[in-house]
Amino acid sequence: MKLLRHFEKQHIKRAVESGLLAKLQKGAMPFRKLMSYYKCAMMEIETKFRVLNEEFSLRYAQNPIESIRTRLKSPESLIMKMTNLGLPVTVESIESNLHDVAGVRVICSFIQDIYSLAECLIGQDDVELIEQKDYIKNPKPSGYRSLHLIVRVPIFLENEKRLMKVEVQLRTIAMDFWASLEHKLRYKKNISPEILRELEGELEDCSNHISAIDFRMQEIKNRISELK
Ligand code: 0O2
Repeated sequence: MKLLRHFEKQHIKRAVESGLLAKLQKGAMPFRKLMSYYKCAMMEIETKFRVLNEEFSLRYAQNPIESIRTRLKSPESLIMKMTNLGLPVTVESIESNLHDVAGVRVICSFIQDIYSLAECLIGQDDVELIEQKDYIKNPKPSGYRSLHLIVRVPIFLENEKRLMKVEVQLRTIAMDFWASLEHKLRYKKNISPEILRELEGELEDCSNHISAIDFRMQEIKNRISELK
């Protein structure tokens, strides 16, 4: 992990030295345009989820979404990812090769809401599903759990329509709590391999507990619904 961080720093340093970063950030209008298209696509997806949340709350008297967060990948992260993949750092290459420049994270209370929202989003006729990864049914070895969707949505500009990719991550509050802490560990400096292994083990264990609780909470909720 230490080695990875060293490489990351080196990539960014090299990118800065070679003027790549400056070219992407300031001079290049096409890059700023591309990022603004991604921002629009992100806003489209966020609005779609807010609309679904509103409708669900009317129909089921309950809001399935706790919160929504959006983010655009920074120029530094874009350069690092493209360089790591051995791809040219150009606007065209970023658009055709990356699917997570725009990200929308949807946090729900219950697992069932994750799947209902995903189904509703994918079912909309202007949303094209490109890829789906179910890390809830098949968690990563680290213990990471979330449902990931890569979708393509149209954005309508002054004189054109463009199709843009957005990465959607849906997870429960508990899964999000876990992922935030695990993310902190991933970027921690000066940590010995023994402590790292120990903390990774603890996190994996917590992930299993969290998953069991998510399922129990869902069952309790289902039983309460049946009572009505
Ligand atoms: P950030 O800052 O969140 O954007 P790729 O998407 O091409 O990098 P892959 O394997 O196809 O690679 O994507 P994957 O693993 O399906 O999803 C990548 C994103 O999911 C990550 O983005 C994280 O946000 C999240 N993620 C995946 N695995 C883990 C994990 O083990 N722990 C945590 N905390 N998050 C994870 P980035 O780009 O790494 O970061």
